Amino acid sequence: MRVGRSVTVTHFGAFEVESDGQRVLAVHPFPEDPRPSPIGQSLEAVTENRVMRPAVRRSWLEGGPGSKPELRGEDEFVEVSWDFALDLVAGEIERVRTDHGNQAIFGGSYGWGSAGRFHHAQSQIYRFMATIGGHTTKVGTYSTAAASVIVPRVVGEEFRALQAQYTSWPVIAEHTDLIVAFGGIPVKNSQAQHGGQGRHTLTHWLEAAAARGTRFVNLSPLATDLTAPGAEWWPLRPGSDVSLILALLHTLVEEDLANEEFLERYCVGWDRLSAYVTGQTDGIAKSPEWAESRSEIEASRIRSLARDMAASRTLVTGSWSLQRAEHGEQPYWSIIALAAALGQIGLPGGGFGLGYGAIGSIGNGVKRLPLPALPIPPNPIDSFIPVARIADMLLQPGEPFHFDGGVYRYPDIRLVYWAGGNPFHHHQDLNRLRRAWQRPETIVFHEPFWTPAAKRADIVLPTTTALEREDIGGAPTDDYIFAMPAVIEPVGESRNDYGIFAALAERLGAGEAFTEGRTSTEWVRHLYDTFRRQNPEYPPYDEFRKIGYLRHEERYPGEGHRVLFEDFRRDPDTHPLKTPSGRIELFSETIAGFGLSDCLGHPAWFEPSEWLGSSTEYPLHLVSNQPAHRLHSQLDHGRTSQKAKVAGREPILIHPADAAARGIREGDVVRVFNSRGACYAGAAISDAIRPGVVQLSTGAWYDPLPDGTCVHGNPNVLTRDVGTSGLAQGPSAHTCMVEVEKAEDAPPVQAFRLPVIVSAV
Ligand SMILES: Nc1nc2c(c(=O)[nH]1)N[C@H]1C(S)=C(S)[C@@H](COP(=O)(O)OP(=O)(O)OC[C@H]3O[C@@H](n4cnc5c(=O)[nH]c(N)nc54)[C@H](O)[C@@H]3O)O[C@H]1N2
Ligand SMILES: Nc1nc2c(c(=O)[nH]1)N[C@H]1C(S)=C(S)[C@@H](COP(=O)(O)OP(=O)(O)OC[C@H]3O[C@@H](n4cnc5c(=O)[nH]c(N)nc54)[C@H](O)[C@@H]3O)O[C@H]1N2
Ligand SMILES: [Mo]
Repeated sequence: MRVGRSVTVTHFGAFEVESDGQRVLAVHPFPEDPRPSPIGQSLEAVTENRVMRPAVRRSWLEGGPGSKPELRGEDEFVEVSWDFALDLVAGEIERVRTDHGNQAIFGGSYGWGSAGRFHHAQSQIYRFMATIGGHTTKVGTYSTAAASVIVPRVVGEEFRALQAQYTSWPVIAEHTDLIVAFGGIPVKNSQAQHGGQGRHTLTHWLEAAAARGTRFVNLSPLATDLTAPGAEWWPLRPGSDVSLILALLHTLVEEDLANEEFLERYCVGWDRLSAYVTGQTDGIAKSPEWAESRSEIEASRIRSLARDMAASRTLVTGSWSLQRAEHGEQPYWSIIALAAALGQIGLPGGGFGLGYGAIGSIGNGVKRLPLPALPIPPNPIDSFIPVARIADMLLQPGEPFHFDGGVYRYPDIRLVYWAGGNPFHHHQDLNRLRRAWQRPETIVFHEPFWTPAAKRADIVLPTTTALEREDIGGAPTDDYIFAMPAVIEPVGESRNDYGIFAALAERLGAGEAFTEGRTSTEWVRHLYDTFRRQNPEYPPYDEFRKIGYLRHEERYPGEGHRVLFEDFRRDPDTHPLKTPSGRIELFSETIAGFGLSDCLGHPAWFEPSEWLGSSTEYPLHLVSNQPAHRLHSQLDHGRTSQKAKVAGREPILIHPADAAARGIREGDVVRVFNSRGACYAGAAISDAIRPGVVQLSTGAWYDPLPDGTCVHGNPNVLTRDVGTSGLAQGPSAHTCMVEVEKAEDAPPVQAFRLPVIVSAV
C-alpha cells in the first residue's frame, strides 16, 4: 500500500492520488495530461456509500431462493460473515446448475467496472463462469451493439478493430477541409476511455484542424456536441439523420457528383442503393425536399452541403449515439455509403469514421498493443442474449428472438450473477426491468457501493475498488501502461472480485482451474511477464512498478499517422475487405437473405416510432446522453457530479421557448414523464439545445417512489426497451418522447441512503 502521492489510472484518465492509506485526501492532475478530466476529483468520495460486509436480503435469507421477489429494493439486508456468504452463494450455484443446468445462470453481467487489466470485473466473472461449467452470456455492448453487427457486414472488419484503424487526428488536422459530423464529436465523451488514457488530446486536435482551416458542420440537437472553434451548428431533428444522408446521396446522383469510378471498383450494390435513393424502387425520391420535411434542415442547405462535400477533402463522422436508437444500423450503413459515393475512402483526411470523440482513443493512431489481460477460457455453454435484451429474456423464457440472421430462444434464468455493472443505471424502461427483476430465484451482486442495483440484489458481496488493490492499467489503444498501486486499505471487509471467485471456485471443485495456483499479486506479475516476453523492450516487472508508468509512443515512433483503408484503396485485389465480395457492401446479399422487415439489403429510411411530431401528449424529444460530469453512474455522490446537480437533482437542459411555454424557470424542479414512467429533474435553460428537445444525461442513481417515479432524474424510467432491429437487437434509448412540467411538491432525493442493514444474530 502506498501513502502520499501516487500515479494511477481510471477510466477517466490518469491522476496523482494523494492518500493517507485510509482515505483519498486529494486528487492532482497527471503531469503529462494537457487536459485532465474534472471527473477525477470525485475519487475523493471513493470511501463513501460503501458496502461494508456481505449482506443478504432478509426474505431471501429466511425463505430461501425465490422468496418475496417483489421486495427486492425494499427489504432489509442482514449482514453475514464471508464464510457464510460464500457457502450460500456456492450452494446456490450448485443447486441451479444441478437442477436446471448452467444455462439457467445469467453471468452476462454488462458494465464498465473500473480500470485495471487483471481486476477487470467482467473478465473475472467470465473466467469464473467458464471454469464452473458455463453460463448464459451476452454479446455486444450498450455502447455499440448495432455497429458491431452491421459494420462487419458492410466493410468486413470487427467494429472494435476497425476503430483502431481510423484515420488519425494528425492526418485529419493536416488534410481534411470539411468534417460533417452527425451527432458531433463530443469532447465531453473523450474524457472516458475503457481501461484509461494518459493524455486527453481531442481539444488540441479540434483546435489544430480549425486553425488550419478545417470547416466543421455539427449535425446534432446539441451545440456542445462539437466545440471546435467556428463549428457550424445545424440542429437537425433527432432521429432524422438517415433521411438527410440519403438526400445528400440524392444530390450527388442528380448532379453527377458521385464518384462512379470508386463505386465501381471498391463497392458492390451501388446500382441497388442508387435506385432506392432516386425512387426507382419505391417511387419515393429521397430528395433534399423529402429530407427537409423529416430533418427540418432546408433543402437548399442540404444541396449546397452535398456540393461542398464533393468539392473538398471531406470526412463524414457519426457518433455512437446514432446507433443507440431504433433502426440504429441504418445511420452507420448510410454514412459509409455516403463516404463511398464521395470516393475519398483511403485518402488522407477523407472517408468516414464512426465514433470520433466517443472515447478518448478514437483517432489517436496508436499502435494496438497486446496489453496484459486475464485469459478467459471458452464458455462451455452456447446460450446467449444480445446485451440489451435482458428484460425480454427474464420476462419471456423460451420465446424466440432474431439476431444477426439466426433465430434463438431465451433461456429460463434462475440465477442472475453480476460483477462490475449497474443495470438500474444502464437498462431502458426501468419500470419494465423492475418487473423482470422479480423473475429470477436469486440475484447475486459484487459491488463496492450500495448502488440501486446492489439494493435490488439478494446477496451483495462487498468489493474493493481499483484504489484498494495492485494492478496494471491502460488500454490497448492508448500509448501508456500504468502500474496501479493500492493507495488505500480495502474499505470495510471488501475483497477483490478475484478473491471472491477463487473462494467460490474452491467450494465448487474448480479452485485450481480458476486460480492456476496464483494469488492476485502473482497473477499481475505473471500477466506483465507474459506481455514482456512479446515486448522485450519493456523493463522487468519490479522496475516497471518502481517507475510507475511507461509511454509506448517513445518505442513506436510515427504510429500517429494512419489512413483508414489506405491499402485497400491502393490495391483492392491484394488487400480485399473481408466481406463476401471483398468490397464495401452497399447492398448485402447476406442481410437481404435474412428476410427482415426492419433491416433491408441496403441502407434505408425507417420512420422512428417516437420522434418530434409523433405525439401531442409527449411533444418533447428526450436525449439521454452520456454525462459530462461523471462516468455513467459511477461516483454520482462525488464532488464533480454533485456540483452539476440542479436543486439536488440531475439537470435537464430545456430550450428557453419550451421552458417559457411551460412556465419553467432556471433552477426549478420539473417532472419529466411519458406513458412508461416519470422522473424529477432540475431545470437548466439554454439555447444550445434545439427547440423541442430536452437533454437529461444518464447516471443519476435511480431513486424510485413506490409508483416507479424516480425523484433523482434517471432518464431510463422514460426510455423504450426495444431492439434496434431484428438484425442487431441493440438498445434504442435515443428514440424517446416526453413531456415536462413544473413540479410543485417534489419528494426529497434518497438515492444515497443506505438500505436498512441489520447484523446477523
Ligand atoms: N438512456 C440511456 N441509457 C444508457 C446509455 C444511453 O446513452 N442512454 N448508454 C449505455 C451505455 S453506452 C453504457 S456503456 C451503459 C453503462 O452502464 P454501466 O457500465 O453498468 O454503468 P457504470 O455506472 O459504469 O457501472 C459500473 C458499476 O461497477 C461498479 N464497480 C467499479 N469497480 C468495480 C470492481 O472492481 N468490481 C465490481 N464488482 N464492481 C465495480 C461501480 O461501482 C458501478 O456500480 O449505460 C447504457 N445506458
Ligand atoms: N464524460 C463521460 N464520457 C463518456 C461516458 C460517460 O459516462 N461520461 N461514457 C462512455 C461510453 S460508455 C460511451 S458508449 C460513449 C458514448 O458516446 P456517444 O454514444 O456518442 O455519446 P452520447 O453522449 O450518448 O451522444 C452524443 C451526442 O449525440 C447526440 N444525439 C442524440 N440523438 C441524436 C440523433 O438522433 N441525431 C444526431 N445527429 N445526434 C444525436 C446528442 O446530442 C449527444 O450529446 O461515451 C463514453 N464517454
Ligand atoms: Mo458505452
